[in-house]
Amino acid sequence: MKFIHVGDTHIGQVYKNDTRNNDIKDAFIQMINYAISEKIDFIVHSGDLFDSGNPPLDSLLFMTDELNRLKIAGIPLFIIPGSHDVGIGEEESIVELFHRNKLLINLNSKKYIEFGEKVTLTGETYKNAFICGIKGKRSKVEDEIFKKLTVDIDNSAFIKIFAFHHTISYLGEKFKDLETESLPKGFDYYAAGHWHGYKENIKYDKGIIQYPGSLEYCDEKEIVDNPNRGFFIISYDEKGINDIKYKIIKTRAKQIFTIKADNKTAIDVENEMLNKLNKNEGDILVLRLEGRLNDKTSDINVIKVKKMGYELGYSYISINKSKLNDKDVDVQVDEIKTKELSTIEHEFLKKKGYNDKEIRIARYLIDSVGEKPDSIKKEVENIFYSHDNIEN
Ligand SMILES: [Mn+2]
Repeated sequence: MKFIHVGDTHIGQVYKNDTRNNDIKDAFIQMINYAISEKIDFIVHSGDLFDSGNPPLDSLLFMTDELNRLKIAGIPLFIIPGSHDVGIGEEESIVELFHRNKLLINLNSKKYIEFGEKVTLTGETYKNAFICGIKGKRSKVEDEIFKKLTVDIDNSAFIKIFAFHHTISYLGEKFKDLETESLPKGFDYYAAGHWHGYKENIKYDKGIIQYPGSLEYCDEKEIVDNPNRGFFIISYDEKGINDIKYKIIKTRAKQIFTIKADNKTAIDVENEMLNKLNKNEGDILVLRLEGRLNDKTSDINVIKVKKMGYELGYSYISINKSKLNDKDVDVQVDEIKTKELSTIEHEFLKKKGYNDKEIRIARYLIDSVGEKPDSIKKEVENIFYSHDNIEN
């Protein structure tokens, strides 16, 4: 018997660009095709099926069609909702809609989780595998779930699977939203999602924790750091797990360049970027600019480079200036300058224990006085759904 573990598929509008949003759908199709042609027994999805809790109609129709293909093939998909699957201010997630239409099994649907003094979790046993899980975090309160958790494990199952949607402390203290030790014990396979990087074989209790990463790139960092994207295929029998493979899906060709800008003019750097461009069939292009420019960084005509690039055929262009400095920036002078109000706000909120995303929302709200409610809502949503990234 074998199952697929996939996560962070983010069907929806990750990009402003339809070509790349269709790539994200294509990655999902590749995974479903594999499940059907290889006669996989079931799929475990570790959250963020969609990119937002209110996906556009074309995403809902796409998902309906793909899940129907699975259903006809007799392959169930077990899922826990991810942080992106829940809309702002909503209790239920978009995943529940598909559960009620019997196109997938939401492992956090009411029948599987009971809140009281303790949080009691049940799951399903399918093909001698026991599967349960806890959905992604919407607020700090939900961390408490793990502290109160009791799981009704089916000990007759050959293997026990626990799905969750958090970045564990094992991956680094800075971006964690769950202590590794908070995970319940007694499982063979911990199907992890939320963190978009790839990590396999993290030993925990008597089992292993695995992050397949996002199925397709959601931003530039993911393109550069983890060029391989895919999902796990886990084989098991009555003795337990006997084999794990990582199936790499087909993604677009990538061209990644770093351009050193030290002592160069904006025109020099612009020309160097233009020289890197070539005619292509929809490649992804990443240009990383580094060093201290002899001009202002804003003097570089990024729009011109992008316009030419798109004309040459690139499907997505990212020009990263985060490691590029203006010639006028003098670190020492900068340090003794009085702190800006925004810095003080940031430091204050940080001290209060808010995370970076919450601080961005709070700071945006402070600055948005007088703006139209609609545009405020849109921007808060954008920040809320932006992707969390941590270093590998
Ligand atoms: Mn995600």
